[in-house]
Amino acid sequence: MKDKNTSRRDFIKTSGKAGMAIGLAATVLPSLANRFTAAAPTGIPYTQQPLLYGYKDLEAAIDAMTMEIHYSKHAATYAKNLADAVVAEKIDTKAISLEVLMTKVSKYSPKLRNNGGGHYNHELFWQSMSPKSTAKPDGKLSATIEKDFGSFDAFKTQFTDAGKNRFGSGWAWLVINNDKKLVIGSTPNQDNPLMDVSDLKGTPLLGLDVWEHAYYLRYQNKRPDYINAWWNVVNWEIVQKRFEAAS
Ligand code: MN3
Repeated sequence: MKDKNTSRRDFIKTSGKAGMAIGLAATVLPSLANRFTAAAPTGIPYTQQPLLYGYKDLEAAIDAMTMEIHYSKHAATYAKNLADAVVAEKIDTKAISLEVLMTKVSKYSPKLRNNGGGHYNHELFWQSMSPKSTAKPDGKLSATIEKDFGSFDAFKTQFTDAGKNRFGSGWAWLVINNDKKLVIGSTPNQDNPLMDVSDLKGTPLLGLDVWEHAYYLRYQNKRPDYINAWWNVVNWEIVQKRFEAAS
């Protein structure tokens, strides 16, 4: 049986080879089929994907030059270094999804850990933003946030604090853990909550880059201002889809 975290790209490849694959997945593996509807790509491919908006489209929170440097230099370098590490460490990317690789990252080199995390985290981050942000989630995610954190405002405050208080470089996260509970936390450097080396564990639903390269041009040392503005561009639609796929 295929791993449930098999990437959408692998799924498309499989279904191309065997026309029955989609029908089979829908009947035999309903949860898997659910994960790979066109609108809900929850698997992150190993290569950098095109942005779904222009560099200047997130001006409500992030300036165009920061977006351009961040995507085309920083994130592109993580993707390239990951590709190199995958070859050097003989990882069969058709056999193991990036998500599953993260869960065994302690078995590999620091280069794989830093760049695998760096690539995964940024791909998730780009998807998590949109020029057409809604102010809040709705549906089951909204109800679960209210249940687990008390209110949407309390959730935002806790998440903002996780980003503000992460010392040095790292990420703030909303994850769903093994007990299907929503949890907020942060990770250092390019670690993420999928990694076996991470204290915070769970499936990432929302991740915020709090490295200085993500905000320094506009916000300089004022990381809290960056985080407060960032709420204006969160793509709640994809966060809801990740939540539905993982809950
Ligand atoms: Mn970054």
